[in-house]
Amino acid sequence: MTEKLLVPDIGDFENVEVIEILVEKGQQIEKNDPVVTIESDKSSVEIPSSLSGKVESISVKVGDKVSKGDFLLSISSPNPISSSSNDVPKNTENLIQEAESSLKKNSEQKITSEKVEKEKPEIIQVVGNGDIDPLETSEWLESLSDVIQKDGNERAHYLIKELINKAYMKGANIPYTQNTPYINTIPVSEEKKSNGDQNIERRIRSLIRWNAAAMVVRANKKFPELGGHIGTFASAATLYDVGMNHFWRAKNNKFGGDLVYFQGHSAPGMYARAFLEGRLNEKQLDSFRQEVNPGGLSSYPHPWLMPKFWQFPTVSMGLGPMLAIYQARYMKYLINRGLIKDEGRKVWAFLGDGEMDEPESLGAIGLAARENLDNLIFVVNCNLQRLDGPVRGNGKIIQELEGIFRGAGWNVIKVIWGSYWDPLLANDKTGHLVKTMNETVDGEYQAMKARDGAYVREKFFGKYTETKDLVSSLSDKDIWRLNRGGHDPHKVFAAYDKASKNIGSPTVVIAKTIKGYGMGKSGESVNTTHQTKKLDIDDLMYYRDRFDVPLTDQQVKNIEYYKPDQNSPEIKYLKEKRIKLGGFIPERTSYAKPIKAPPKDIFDNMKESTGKKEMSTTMALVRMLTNLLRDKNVAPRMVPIIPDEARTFGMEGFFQKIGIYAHEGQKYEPEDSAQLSSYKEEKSGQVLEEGINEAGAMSSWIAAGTSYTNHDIEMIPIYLFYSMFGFQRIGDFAWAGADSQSRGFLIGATAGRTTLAGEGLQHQDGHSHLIASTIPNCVSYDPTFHYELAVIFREGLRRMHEKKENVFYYITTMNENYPHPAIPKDKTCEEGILKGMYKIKEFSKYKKTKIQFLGSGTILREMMAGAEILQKEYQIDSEIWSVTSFNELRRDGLEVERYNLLNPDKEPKKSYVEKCLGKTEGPIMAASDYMRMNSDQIRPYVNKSFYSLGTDGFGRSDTRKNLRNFFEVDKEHIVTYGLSVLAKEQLIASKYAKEAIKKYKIDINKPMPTKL
Ligand SMILES: Cc1ncc(C[n+]2csc(CCOP(=O)(O)OP(=O)(O)O)c2C)c(N)n1
Ligand SMILES: [Mg+2]
Repeated sequence: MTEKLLVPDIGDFENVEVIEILVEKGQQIEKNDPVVTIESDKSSVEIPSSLSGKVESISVKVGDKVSKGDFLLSISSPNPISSSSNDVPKNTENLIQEAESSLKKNSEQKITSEKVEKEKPEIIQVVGNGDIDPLETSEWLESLSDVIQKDGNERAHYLIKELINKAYMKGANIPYTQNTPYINTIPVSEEKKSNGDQNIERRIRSLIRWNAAAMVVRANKKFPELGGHIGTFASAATLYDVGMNHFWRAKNNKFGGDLVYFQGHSAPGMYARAFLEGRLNEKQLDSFRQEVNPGGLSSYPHPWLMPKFWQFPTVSMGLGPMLAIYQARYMKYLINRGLIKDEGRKVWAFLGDGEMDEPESLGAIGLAARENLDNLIFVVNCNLQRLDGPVRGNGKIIQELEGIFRGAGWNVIKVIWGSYWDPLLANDKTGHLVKTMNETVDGEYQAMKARDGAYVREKFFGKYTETKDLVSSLSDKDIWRLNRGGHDPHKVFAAYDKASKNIGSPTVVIAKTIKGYGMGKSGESVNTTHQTKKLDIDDLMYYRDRFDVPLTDQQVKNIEYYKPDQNSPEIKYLKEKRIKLGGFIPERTSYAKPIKAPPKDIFDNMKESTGKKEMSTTMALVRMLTNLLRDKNVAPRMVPIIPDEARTFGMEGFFQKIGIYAHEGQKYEPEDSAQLSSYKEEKSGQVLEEGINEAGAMSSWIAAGTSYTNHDIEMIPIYLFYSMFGFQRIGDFAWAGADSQSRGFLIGATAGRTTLAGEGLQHQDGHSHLIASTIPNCVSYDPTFHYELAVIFREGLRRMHEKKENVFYYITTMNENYPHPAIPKDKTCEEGILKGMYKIKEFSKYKKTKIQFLGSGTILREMMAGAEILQKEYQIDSEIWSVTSFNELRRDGLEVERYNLLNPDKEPKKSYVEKCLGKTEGPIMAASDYMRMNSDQIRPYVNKSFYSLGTDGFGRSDTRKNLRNFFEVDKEHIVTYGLSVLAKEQLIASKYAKEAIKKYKIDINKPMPTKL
């Protein structure tokens, strides 16, 4: 039976052009195979077949305009698929049924509650803050205890919830409590015990503590300017050690490995452990913070400088937490797309309590809960201090964080008190100890640990008679020994165990510690701890004694490292533990296979002229990506990332074609389900639609761009954003991406100060290329024509994903529509595009006066138009160069210049700019849609007069024409300034420029645009 395939609902568009026919007559096709590509002035989209069968005839050809319902193909199909548009999808049917039954329930409830209302006797409200009926209270509490005893915590929780609901429905105003008491979340009875040898673990931990501190002190003794931190790791040593000995599984050939984000300035502790593990030697420890010569150790986790060690850059506060959340999310994305196995891997992130004040630290915790990231564990080291002083002197950071995380839907585990407190808490029959704990603020807690046991007795336990009595049999020394949860390996183990087993939500372990733990008077719990990097001999002796480090006084005076023999029980234990957990952490490796760059012919259609058809480079890019989705190697590896701008960039066709990633699939029928570009969310969706969240989108880009090392699978992230909301918005993340050697594409769309006409000041980017140029491994381009884009993109794929070069690409695309010519025949053109410039046009009719024009982006077109006017009206010849990257040209120039200066006796090399322009005639004029600084970058490499035009100043909304006039980069200004330059060079008379000024109504008294 022959069936007709018609154009489906394509939304608001009509008369849309067919740009590709993807099937042939006689071809067997399957349902959903794309048959034609259509393109409006904003986007291109493939039409899939709704039938399977043989193509009998094709009724459209390239260039035809089609609308909804037009006939495309006829297909002979043995089993025509009945149109199911009238059938209600199963999911929808269920939803309707659910909704109907809940409506019914509600109305029933309403009837009964109305009845009750009528019979309601008047209630005399009993008010009072205290307990007005202790007998009644104790009956309720006893009932609750019985329930806990008989049916357990869960049942008790359920009943309380029901009671609260009931009270709420009866009008009781129950204040929202986001906090639990200031005690540990896990009761002693539920603590899972570690099977580790606690004595040996303490000895190992003490050695790590010592060596970490010794490394910092030695470096600063040698060079006091080097700096470093002792206090942070001192507070976190137990938190790390328990993880290293018992929880964090390394990557090996059987398992993908857990991913651990270490707190940046706790790095000395990681080096000290690696030293005991035999991964680093003394010489390397002695090169802490001396990275210029090979082998030095980075101040902080920097994968760029220690590419086999560090995995994640974290030291810029706030980046770690956000990157970790998106890493965990990305891990689930890879699993749900079937690209990696679900092995129960975890992402752990270690954070400072001061760091939690960064907006980025908390900014994505909602996403983590929403996406049920139970593969994510935050550990917040609450040592109550940051750099200058207490994090919350007048409050309690632990309680504050608990509230925030609980509110967001996280599983919160507080580890506040160590085991020595357990008997006291068990004996706190009156509740006064917990009351005191709740009432004491962090400023007091900090001060107490900077004093002694007597002070704690007086200030803390002395508050109430009940608490005073509780510790009456304890000595001041005993009181001093009452430890904090984060320093107690038992408590930490129990917390990590529970966190690792939690299902359905992310976990945060909030651990209370002491900053500078063990540093004594020199740095324990004092406001200056953070910056303590020198310890005098007395402090070192104290530190040695405090942790029983087996060093003689003389060895302490020499600040020697301590490493037990290879066969010592400590080293054997430490190594055994790591072997059991699969290897060492941190370690950076990659076993990812390269992706073969697609054949040139995928890009061929972009090398032909578009004729009269106009399109923007953004649209050309989207067309190209659509083509790439047909390449079997590249397609599955592409990770399109968009912060709620798909429709701006004409990418909505991707929704149906490859789906939007949603871990829950799609629980609703989308409003536009009948349309071709319907909003399709699915579990295996490929597009990361991040919502309005550039920092999150960039974090996803970094996760995907480092997939080759963290998941051993090479992926191609392509993040498209409004270029103004790119580097300047997420600049710090861009550096983190560079540091972690992310590979992928950043696309600054709607770029340029004047190409984005109506949007105004805060949208118009005239400097992103300059910011891009500051990142050494960022390769950036500002192409004008579609073939340039194709050449650049293909080379990017080859360099990054086939040859595994650790660079990333920043490409700007515009939203200005214009026709695109075919690639010039000149064989060196492609090389020029990649190097940064090539000659695109020449006017040489008169052979009298000549000028060189260098342009990039859309301003190149203004130059071409200006040059034509100069030729026609002023008989001036010119050569026009398309500059695809001033940044790349400058890099080449710098390198060549340096070579020549270092080799004064050798024949000088020529920069690429010089090679292009050295022998040309006439002065040079360069322009772009960016600040003049952009083109000025190549001034030093040009031995001719050089003038630049650009868009310096605040953007503003107006028409493109008016904007270009305002910033003086339109063809009229190019002609006028061109004539003026030639006059200044005494190649023509000045009257021509004066005439042009008059002709084009240029106001010579108008102030510089930077002043307006
Ligand atoms: C974005 C950023 N701002 C400032 C700093 C400088 N800095 C480094 S550590 C630190 C204090 C950190 O306190 P906290 O997070 O509580 O960590 P702790 O050392 O107490 O564990 C500051 C301000 C930084 N590294 N990053
Ligand atoms: Mg802190």
